[in-house]
Amino acid sequence: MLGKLRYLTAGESHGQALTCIIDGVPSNLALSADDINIDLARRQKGFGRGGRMKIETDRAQILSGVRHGKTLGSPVSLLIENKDWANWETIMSPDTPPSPPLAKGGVVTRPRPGHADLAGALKYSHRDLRNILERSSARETAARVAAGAVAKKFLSEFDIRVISYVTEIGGIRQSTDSRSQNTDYKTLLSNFKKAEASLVRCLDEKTEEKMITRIKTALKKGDTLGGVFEVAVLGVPAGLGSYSQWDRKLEARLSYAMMGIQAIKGVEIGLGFEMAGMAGSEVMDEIFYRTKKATTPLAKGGEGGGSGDFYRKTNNAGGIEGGMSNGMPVIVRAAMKPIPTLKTPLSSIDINTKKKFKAAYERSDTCAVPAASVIGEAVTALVIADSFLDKFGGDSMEEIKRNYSGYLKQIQEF
Ligand code: EPS
Repeated sequence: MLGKLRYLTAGESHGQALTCIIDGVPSNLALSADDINIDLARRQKGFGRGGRMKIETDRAQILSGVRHGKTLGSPVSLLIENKDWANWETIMSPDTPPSPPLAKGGVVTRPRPGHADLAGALKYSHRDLRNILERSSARETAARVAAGAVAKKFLSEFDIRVISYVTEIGGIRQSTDSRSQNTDYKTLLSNFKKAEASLVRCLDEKTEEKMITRIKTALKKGDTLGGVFEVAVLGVPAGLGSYSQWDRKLEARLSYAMMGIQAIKGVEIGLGFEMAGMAGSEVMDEIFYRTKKATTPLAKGGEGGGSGDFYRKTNNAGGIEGGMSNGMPVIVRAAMKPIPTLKTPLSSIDINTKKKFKAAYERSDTCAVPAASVIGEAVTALVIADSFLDKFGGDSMEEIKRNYSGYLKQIQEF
């Protein structure tokens, strides 16, 4: 929350709506609800989602900060209605509880292992676990995706794109991900196009088939699955983030944001954990220099595009060295644990009776890794946009564009 671009979300999963305030969006950025709705729809997709997604069609309303299609420089606030609210109005009412007490979905006393239920109840002193699960639910991510779409729109004005794809579901791995590829701009963009056409956001039909079969088997067994997705940022100039202080390091900020997504348990940058077992000579991305000067715009990422005429042939570092972007695509990978709401009962203790029970099933998803990949794009875009604003500052798009083109010239002439 320390940056120039700050955002907060509010809303319960079965409450009236989700809301979001984004502060620090510069003025004169063209922005419409359609820019946001595209990503809201992408988040709702993916094989393995439960019944809720058939109820919701997420759409954002812009409540403030935009006038006649352009941002004002004032806080942008967004609202996404929960269609399911119609079924939960009494249960989730902000007014005094009904009498007689609630029947359906009444008081929840059985914490699900792996969910926020028990720790949340102890922390906030609630004896109805619904008071915990409503906010800890991943439904909240719709609001973050909306905020991320605003950040993406801002970045697109500087030719920066944030993309993602799924590399693993329930142990089924994509044969190629950035660990085994030279991740240049073109390859990454083509990966993204394939992912957009896939039901599980993976890169080829064979893997897709295997992943879908794996999800179907888990569904039959009443089980759930996690996985891994990769987010890539294309067109990032060298110099976002800083080595000068721990909390300004770009990989630290990206990991923080990524770990803030529900169910994410691991984050890697570039080769990540694989680097630990390799020799230094294999890991470092050697530096080359183009003597024939680049004539195309520099902020295109890929082969040295974001670092003037200096370039790399590999990107093991995931586009970040010393806490700063180095001009190569930024690559962040995140691991999502399986969803904790299972049909297969697991042991737990009722918080009132203190007796053992097998956790009861609540409607949920079997696998939400494809959705998490879109959420990963959003939180990444927010960090990159904030780091970009930190470096190129300014209150209006005009001012920031002037600052940015001055910096690109500086890099080109370096
Ligand atoms: C979730 C449980 C399910 C998911 C939900 C996250 O919701 P419900 O309890 O209404 O069936 O569908 O995800 C969303 C609603 C969403 O928009 O992504 C949970 O417990 O985290």
